[in-house]
Parts: sequence; C-alpha cells; structure tokens
Amino acid sequence: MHALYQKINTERIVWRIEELAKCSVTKKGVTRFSFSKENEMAHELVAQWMRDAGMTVRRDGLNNIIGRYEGKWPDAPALLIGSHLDSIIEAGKYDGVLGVIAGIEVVQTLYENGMRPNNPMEVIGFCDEEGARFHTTLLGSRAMAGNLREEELFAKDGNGTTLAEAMKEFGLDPLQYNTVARNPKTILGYLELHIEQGPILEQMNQPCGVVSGIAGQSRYKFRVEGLTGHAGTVPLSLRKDALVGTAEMIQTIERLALQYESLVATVGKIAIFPGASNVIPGLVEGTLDVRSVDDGTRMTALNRIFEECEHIAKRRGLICEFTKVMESPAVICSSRFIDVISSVLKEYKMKSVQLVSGAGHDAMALASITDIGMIFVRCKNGLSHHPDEFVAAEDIKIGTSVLLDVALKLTS
Ligand code: HGY
Ligand code: MN
Ligand code: MN
Repeated sequence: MHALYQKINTERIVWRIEELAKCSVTKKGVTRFSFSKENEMAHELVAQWMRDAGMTVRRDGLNNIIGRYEGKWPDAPALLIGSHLDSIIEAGKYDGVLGVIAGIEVVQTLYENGMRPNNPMEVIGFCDEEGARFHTTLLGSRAMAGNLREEELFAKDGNGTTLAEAMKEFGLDPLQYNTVARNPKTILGYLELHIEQGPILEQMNQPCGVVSGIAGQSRYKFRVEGLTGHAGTVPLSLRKDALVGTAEMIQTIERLALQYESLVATVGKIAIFPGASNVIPGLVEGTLDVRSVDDGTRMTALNRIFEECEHIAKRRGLICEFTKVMESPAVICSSRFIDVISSVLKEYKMKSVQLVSGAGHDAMALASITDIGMIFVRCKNGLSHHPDEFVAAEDIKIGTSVLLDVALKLTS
C-alpha cells in the first residue's frame, strides 16, 4: 500500500461524484446523454477539476475530455486512465463517473505531493459509451481507437437529430471524426476503474477485483411489420398483429438464450405503431442486445434467433428485419496489467479475484490499439443501471488507492 494512501481525498471524490450527479435531465437517477446541455455541464466541471489537479486539458474531435499530467520523460508513451461521462436513462451516480473522478484523484494526489511519474498520465472522460442517445455505443473510445465508421455520424436520436448534427451544435466538425484516432506508439496502455455492476465481489466480501476479460456484444435494431386494423372487426384468425408476433419472438429469444450458459440476450426497447388501444398494431420497432464471453456462442445463438424469428414471422404473415447497429468481439485484458493489479490487491491483503465483465466498457474499444487493464470496485447488491446504484466511501478510497499504486507501478 503506497504511502500516499492516506493522502487520497475521499471526501473530495464523493463530493465530485455528487456534483456530477446533478448534471442530469431527470430528477430520478442520472440521465446525461452525449452532446447534451447536461453533458456540457459535466465536462465543464471535470475540466476544472483536471486543471486543479495540475493537468492541461483539451477536448478532441468527438468531445472526449482529456487531462494530461506530464511525467519526467515528456516524450514517453502516456498511461491513459479513463471511463465515460454519459449515462443511460435514470442511471446511478457511479457508472463511468467513478473511473474518471478516481483518475483525477490519482493525478491530483501526485500533484499535491510534488510527485512526477516517469511516463505522462492522461485522464479521459469519454463522451458516449452507453449509446443511450444514438444507440452508437463506445462512440468516443472507438473514435480514439480509429474504429468509428463514417456512416455512424448519421445515426439518429429519438428526435431525428443525427450524431453529426449534434456534434455541429457543439462546434465540432463531424468530418474531422477521424482526427481523434490516437497513434498507439504514444500510449503505454489504458487503465479503467469501474463498478462491478454485479454481485460477485460483494458475495466474496472483496472491495476490489481484477478484470480478466470483457464479453463480446452484438447490438441490433429490428422491425416487425404486419397489418394495422380495427380492433373490433378483424377476427383473430385473419390478423397480422405485429405486437403479438413480436411477443412470441421475445419469448423465443429468452428460450434460446437459456440454452447457452455464458450468454445473455435482452430486448431493451420496443415501440408500437400506431399505438392506439383500438387499433391492431401494424409495426413494432425494437432493440436486441446479445452478449457472451465466447464469440462463437454469441454468433451461433444470434443465427438461431434470426432463424426462429423468421419462422414466426412467416407463420403469422409478418415481415421481420434485423439491422446490426454495432458488434464488438470479446476482449482479453493484458496479462501484464492483470499481474500488476493482482500484485497490488495482494499488497492490500485482498484475494486477487479475477472476473469477466458482462458489461461493456470503453476498455474494449481501446483494446484494439493498446494493452488494457480494469479494476472492479464492489457495488451494493451488485445493482447498476438503476438510481439506487451505490458504492461505499471506504471502497471508493481503496479502489482509488489501488488505481494509484497500479498507475505508479506501470509508469515508474
Ligand atoms: O451496456 C453496457 O454493457 C455498458 O453499460 N455500456
Ligand atoms: Mn453502463
Ligand atoms: Mn459503464
């Protein structure tokens, strides 16, 4: 445990998390979409705290916010420490935010104690990891990894605003999106502290754990088209009811997913058209999210889902279309980072619990250009993507201190 453990200012971390939680369009939980007023408020606060921590601050072409703390070797590759500042709808306070605020605290602790690592450190607040607005997840981190596709600039939000238009409103030139890509030679690696968003660390009574890998994910949108009709006059046997057909498909998706140990599948969003109580639904639009640590399992399950949904559609006289929104293979964390994190956890007398993350993170985007490492922090009842998400101050302190020690071991 580094001598700086006592210098970590937990009150300041907790206060900053609370301040960011106020940057929300909803009172219930936190709702902070990318390229929104609330996101801008959060970025202004984070920029100030980065400056208070002795960092120079810039924003890149996708509105990722980046603080840099110079090391003794200014031209050496930088250690990136980050997470995301956007949220889902009615989220908790810690998802993403904890990793950014803890990263700032690591640098501020070094700065306030006159310490300089050999390598520079950069703290990054990614603009859009959740994809809650445009369904374009890992937007800022995939752009930084050079993997954003131009067609994604035309993804639309619920109001029909494209990503490109939202970027322009922020004074950004969408066509410059590819200037965000980082040269891998300038990066030592990427480290992310994140709440576990699951129950394992709590069950094992461990404040922190080390992530061994992140599940791959496929995100699709779908349309099921039938025939609108009068709810009072069309006999059931003659209907092409898009909603009843979708309901059968959703149950089939669950039945298929249950056949694969490591797989999860979720229909998280559906919209029914025309959406009147006395009209047979003629169209349903929705989303499908399928994940597994094993890419082969995920692809096999996806193909079976498409096949069975096609059979249901045919039998009911419906048209069913799935369109891929994004796909990210499972990633393995760097063994070097896993070893360093595990050794620090042992110094803290913790078991070095290794976990696979079912949740996606910006680290999976950065994995395509640099070594990645993730530290999980216990969260109450494993609850996340929920307003009651909670992390104890003591675990925040331990997690931030582990992050500090790991960062120093990697840059000294
Ligand atoms: O969906 C996820 O896995 C993450 O919260 N973006
Ligand atoms: Mn999340
Ligand atoms: Mn997250």
